This record gives sequence, structure tokens and C-alpha cells, in this order.
Amino acid sequence: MSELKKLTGDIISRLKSAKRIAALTGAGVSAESGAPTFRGEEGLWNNYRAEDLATPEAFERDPALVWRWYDWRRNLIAPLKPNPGHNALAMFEKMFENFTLVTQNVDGLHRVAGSENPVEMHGNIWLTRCLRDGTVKENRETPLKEIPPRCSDCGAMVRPHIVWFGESLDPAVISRAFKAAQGAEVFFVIGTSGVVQPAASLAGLAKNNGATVIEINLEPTPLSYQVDATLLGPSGRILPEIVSVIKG
Ligand code: BV8
Repeated sequence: MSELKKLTGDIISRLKSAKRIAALTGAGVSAESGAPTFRGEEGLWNNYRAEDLATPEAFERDPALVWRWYDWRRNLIAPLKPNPGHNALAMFEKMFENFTLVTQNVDGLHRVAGSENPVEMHGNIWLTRCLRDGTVKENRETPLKEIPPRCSDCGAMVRPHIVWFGESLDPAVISRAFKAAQGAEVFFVIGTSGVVQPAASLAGLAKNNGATVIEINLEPTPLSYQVDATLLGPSGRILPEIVSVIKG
């Protein structure tokens, strides 16, 4: 049966009349584009341990190792295209008066799909940050010519402009994400295992502020107990179905 049968009449009418909608996405939204997720069996981290790589301590200890991991991921991601799930979320921006896309993903595929101004909570794999003066620049070299790469202005080493475990998120990013969740009439949580904070707290925040929360995932998650509906299936199929229901 189409998972959308789980959307009651009330949920659908709220969705059709909503002015303010927000969505949080995780690695699952990019899975159908061919991007490995983090915690799946073929997960990015199965070959490595996150604490060995996605932390400031790991970078301090061995910047070249961390950069080799990111170079490998950038080469993996570079040829990938947005899938119908990304495209449907870009469509949401045109369909709703006020739509905010919050993503944990660093692959940039939401932007490629046409989402204008996603809140990239964990940064972006195509941006680097100078360790000397903090300048953030786009760098799409694949593979990287030099590891670790250097700042084109001052020659100092650069790091990925990505939020690692144990690092605080940009306060402006947090406030945009929290405002979107607090103000949403309908909040989607899509393709995330719901384990990483503070992103995982957004669904509960939306719920506590009166939103209808809809989860889309291949399987239930620790967030499932607090949502109004969990639609089980690939977001690349379910999201376009939701677009047609709203347009219908
Ligand atoms: C912070 C960048 C304040 C790296 C990432 C103890 C010590 C220190 C910190 C903590 C601690 N305990 C808790 C914390 C906080 C910590 C945290 O949450 N840890 C967890 C693991 C317990 N958080 C932080 O450190 C954050 N900062 O809190 O600052 C602070 C400061 C100091 C000390 C304390 C607090 C920073 C978190 C950011 C970490 N960086 N990424 C990189 O990517 O290189 S997080 C990483 O996980 C990715 O960004 C990823 O996006 C994110 C979440 O993973 P998911 O996106 O959910 O992906 P996953 O593979 O897990 O799941 C995929 C899902 O999709 C699955 O459910 C699957 O079923 C589904 N799926 C698959 N295919 C499909 C699908 N669904 C639909 N359709 C499909 N086709």
C-alpha cells in the first residue's frame, strides 16, 4: 500500500493549508543519488571510525589523514546528481509561502537540486577554512592537488569547513534551524537516524510548538515515537508522491 495512506485527512488538510513548513534532512536523502550514508552497513564510517576522523583532535593529530578521507569522499560525491527527493524539496520552496530546508548533509546536493538557501548545519564539503585567518573559500578540486591543501591567499593550511564532533555549530545556523522548527506548522524529518545533536532535537522542538511532524525513512528511528506519521520507504519515491498530494 502507498505509505501515504498513513497521512490522515487532518494531516493532509493541514499540509495543504500550511503557510510555514520546514524539513530536516540527513544522509538518507542522498542515498538514492549514490552517496553512502554514515551508519548503514556500507556506511562511510564502517571503513573508518568517526572519532578517528571527524573530530578536531584527529585533525590536530594527522591533518593529512583527515584530508585524505575528505578527498576520497569528495571524489565519491563529485559526479553524483540530485535524486527526485532532492528535487521535490526544491519544489517545496515554490509551493509554500515559507519553507526552510535544514540539512545535516555536507554534500551540497540540495543546492544542486535548486534549494535556494538550505541551512547546512554541519557545513559543506566543498568549502575550506583557512586556519590562520578563518577565510572560507570554495574548493572543488577532485582529487586535491596537495594534501593538506593550503590557503591560496596566505599559504597557511586549510581545514574542511565542516562541523566535527565536539565542535559547536555556528550560532546563526542554530538560530535559523531552531526558528524554523519552532515556527513550522508541518515539520518533515527525512532520511536521518536521529542520533546526532543538536539536529535530532528539531523534530521534538517542532512537535512541542504545535507542528504536525512527518518522518520519512526506510525504518523507524529513535525519533519515531514523537512524530505524527512515519512513512516507511525511500524518500526519492515518497517525497514526489507528497508533492502530488499537495498539488492534487
Ligand atoms: C555539539 C560532519 C556542542 C562530519 C557530522 C559527547 C562528547 C562530545 C559531543 C557529544 C557527546 N555526546 C553527544 C554529543 C553531541 C554530538 C553528538 O550528537 N554525538 C552523537 C553521535 C551522540 N554532537 C556534536 O558534537 C555536535 N556539536 O553538540 O556542540 C558541544 C560541544 C562540545 C561538547 C559537547 C557538545 C556536532 C555534530 C556534528 C558532527 N558532524 N558531520 C562529516 O560529515 O564529515 S555528523 C554526521 O552525522 C553527518 O553530518 C550526518 O549528516 C550526521 C547524521 O547522520 P545521518 O544524516 O542521520 O545519517 P545516518 O547514516 O546516521 O542515517 C541515515 C538514515 O537514512 C538512516 O536512518 C537510514 O535508514 C535512512 N535512509 C537510508 N536510505 C534512505 C533513508 N531514508 C529515506 N530514503 C532513503 N533512500
